[in-house]
Amino acid sequence: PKVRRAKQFICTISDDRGEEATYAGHPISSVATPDTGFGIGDVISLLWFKKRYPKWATDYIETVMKTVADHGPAVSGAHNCKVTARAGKDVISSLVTGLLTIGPRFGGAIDDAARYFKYANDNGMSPSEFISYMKKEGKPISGIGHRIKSVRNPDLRVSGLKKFAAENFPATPLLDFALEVEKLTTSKKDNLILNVDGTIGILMVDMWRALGYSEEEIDGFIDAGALNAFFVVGRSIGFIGHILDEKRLGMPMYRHPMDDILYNVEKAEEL
Ligand code: Q5B
Repeated sequence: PKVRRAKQFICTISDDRGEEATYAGHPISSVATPDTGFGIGDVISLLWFKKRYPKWATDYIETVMKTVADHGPAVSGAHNCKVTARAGKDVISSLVTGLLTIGPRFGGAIDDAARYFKYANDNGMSPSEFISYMKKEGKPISGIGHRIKSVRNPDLRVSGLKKFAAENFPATPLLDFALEVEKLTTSKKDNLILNVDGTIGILMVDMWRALGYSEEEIDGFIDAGALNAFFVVGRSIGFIGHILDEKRLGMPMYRHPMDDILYNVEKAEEL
């Protein structure tokens, strides 16, 4: 009898054995060429989630990618990319230094925003109970707060995402809950708004629920880090722009001004 050799890898998203490789069963030519009706949102839904999403959902994904593509040179990731490019490093090296800053404070709060707001909502917490719960956990609420954006200086990216959802989503129960939380946090401090990370993550949960995913499947996407991945791919566009900008401008190596550093060094104790 024929004995099957155990395989070292399994792939369930694409197949390159035929004449033409496929994305979740769709030949690349049927996806990539113009007028086939597939956008980058469809490519993501096929390769990340193995389903072809309806247009309102792929339009949401594309809106997210366009919304997060860049937010100027001063943010952590773009700054790192610029400094690295000015140290003479190549595009890939410069890019990864920017990507490595994406995390709980900068751009990478999307998974945790979805996780904690969903947890609160799943467990029937009121907005004030949720705020107390996070305080007890000793954690800032992921998806809340911004360095420069506030009630008086609203983040128009967030307004755009909310407008898109109001016009296209069947329902937005988790966003509605998050906006009640925001009312309480902004009453304490002006800049504790529902930020761009929070809005993206919470609306992704609303999107997946409307698409018929089970709560376990959605929790699986969050645990896998799928939500931060939208920021990673989108912001890579801007990071590469900043790196190419540095190369084009031929900027010299960066050294931080010493008068902007508090030197506070004591002579090491002899042991
Ligand atoms: N407090 C974002 O903080 C920031 C609180 C809070 C309860 C909170 C902070 C935060 C959660 C993580 C998050 C995504 C670090 C942000 C992004 C992409 C971006 C970036 C860009 C782009 C800002 C001062 C006081 C303290 C804190 C309290 C602050 N946040 N309390 N829950 N969430 N948020 N990140 O202003 O009593 O004085 O000790 O960690 O969602 O990254 O454009 O820049 O596109 O690139 O520096 O938009 O909110 O203030 O940390 O010094 O806190 O507020 O406990 O209270 P700040 P902090 P107290 S979007």
